[in-house]
Amino acid sequence: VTSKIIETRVYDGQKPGTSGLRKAVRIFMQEHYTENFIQAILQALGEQLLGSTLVVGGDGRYYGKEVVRKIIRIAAANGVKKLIVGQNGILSTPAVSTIIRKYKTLGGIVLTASHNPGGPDADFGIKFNCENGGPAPDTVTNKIYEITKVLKNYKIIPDIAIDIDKIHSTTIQVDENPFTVEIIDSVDDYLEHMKNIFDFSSIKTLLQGSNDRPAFKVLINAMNGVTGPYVRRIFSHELGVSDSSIVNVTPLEDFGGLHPDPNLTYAKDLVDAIKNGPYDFGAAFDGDGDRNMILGKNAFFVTPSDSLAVLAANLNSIPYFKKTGIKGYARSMPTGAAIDRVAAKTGVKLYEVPTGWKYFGNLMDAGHLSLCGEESFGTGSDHIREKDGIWACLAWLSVVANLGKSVEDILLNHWQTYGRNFFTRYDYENCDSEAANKMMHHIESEIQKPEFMGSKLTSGSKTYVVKLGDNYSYVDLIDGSQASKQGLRILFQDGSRIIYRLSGTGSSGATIRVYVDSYEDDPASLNKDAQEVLKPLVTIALEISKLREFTDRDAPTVIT
Ligand code: VG1
Ligand code: CO
Repeated sequence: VTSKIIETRVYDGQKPGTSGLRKAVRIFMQEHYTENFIQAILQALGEQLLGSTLVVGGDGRYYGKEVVRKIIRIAAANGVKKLIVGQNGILSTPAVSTIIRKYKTLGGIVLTASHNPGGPDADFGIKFNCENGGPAPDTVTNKIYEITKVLKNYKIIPDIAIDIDKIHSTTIQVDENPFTVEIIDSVDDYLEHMKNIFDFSSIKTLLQGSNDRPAFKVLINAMNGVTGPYVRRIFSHELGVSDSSIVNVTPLEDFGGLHPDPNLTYAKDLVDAIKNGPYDFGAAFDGDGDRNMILGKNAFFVTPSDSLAVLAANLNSIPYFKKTGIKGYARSMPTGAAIDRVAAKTGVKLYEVPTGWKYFGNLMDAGHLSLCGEESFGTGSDHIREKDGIWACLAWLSVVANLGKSVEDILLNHWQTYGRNFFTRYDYENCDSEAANKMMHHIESEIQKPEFMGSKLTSGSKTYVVKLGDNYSYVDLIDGSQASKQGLRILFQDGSRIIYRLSGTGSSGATIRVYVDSYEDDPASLNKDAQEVLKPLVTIALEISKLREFTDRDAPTVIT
């Protein structure tokens, strides 16, 4: 067969955000829209594209299979030699990262809008991951965007029809060159990787119980997202948990109407089930499987920032890190600084990067990082170059198996040792974009006034002294690339912080995120409710920003 050149028109706004291009499905469905973006990704790869292999898969959301077929046709016409495609178009984000690295491909295309709802009236997304298995850095996404702004045509072979539901390999001749599509099992490579990282038999003993310990009862909720097949294979087939302990494990195109974001608001089902049931542990994952939420008995909530710190302090529970050693830790800037305490106490280097997993990649590739995480329910390590929900759950179970304590006791002991960083994030979703921008400008001008530094901010009986206010910028240690305007920060003298950011993953309007982090080491405070402890700082954050005045919002949509 031979390729065709299709004339197209430029679509504005194909600029990838924090994690790829995310828009409403109906926007992707416009004539040539998706084709343009795929062509731009391929073109951005330059000459390396010829004869290359790429991985393709996604979270199973509506429109995904259609786009897999488009990618097959466009890749064939652009000189790609081979595509490795997940069966039914299904691959979790961590699985894509695993497969890129294992087969040393040039990269992968992930079809996901992560935790955004799916279905004909909801969101779709396309993300490119590079040959290290990680999300494309800004240099690459900017290149893609520049191409979308001038694209005149794309190449396609319209009549290739390959059954992506069946595991098999097909090779066709394209302009005399072989082009292969290999449809693979979605889970095999990822499962093999997890088995090499963790001690499955000790986790199995924990979950099944032994002579000296009753079974540790878990409830795993895949939220009708991509992790369903992975949860089935790993928790049910390999670790032997009963079918009633794994729920929502069939990937659905609309996630069954769920908002597949594992937090206390959108995973309320899991929270209630754990509260009312016999469970010692609960976990949920987002649509594409890179986020996780961890709960203990009675739905004891482990904040992602604490989760990261606890894992850091206990990496010796996991065989992988016994082999690799602990190279360093990292967190995104707004993430609570609990892990900083672990790093300081254990003499391990700690890095801070802007929001988004792509900023961890270079440090990991250079061998500086073992563990990293974000407050947005993302935890992961250098086993791949994405955050990894199931990995985080297995990591937690390894720690529990090793320490022989409940989740709550593990946290209490941790706080006793390191002190506690109270953390909360307020999200104001779907605000008017102009109002949100105005508010950010207002905050920026306030915190950059010379007299702001050293000023005292008071709420109730609490007074905080400002150490610094700025717009966070970052220079990558490895390649010197810069990222600026990554969030407005107010740092206080006692180490407390207030941070304001606009989300870069939404598909419409603006989402304002307000992050508040405060450290306490008074033993009497360790058990307190985070919302109560942080109330004065939250009040200050809302006052400085004039958030109510600018947005007309009385309360956040989501608190985590
Ligand atoms: C959000 C989170 C960020 C995360 C990103 C992608 O970005 O805050 O920490 O890396 O989502 O997560 P933003 O720009 O909306 O704040 V996911 O699960 O899409 O891969
Ligand atoms: Co995700």
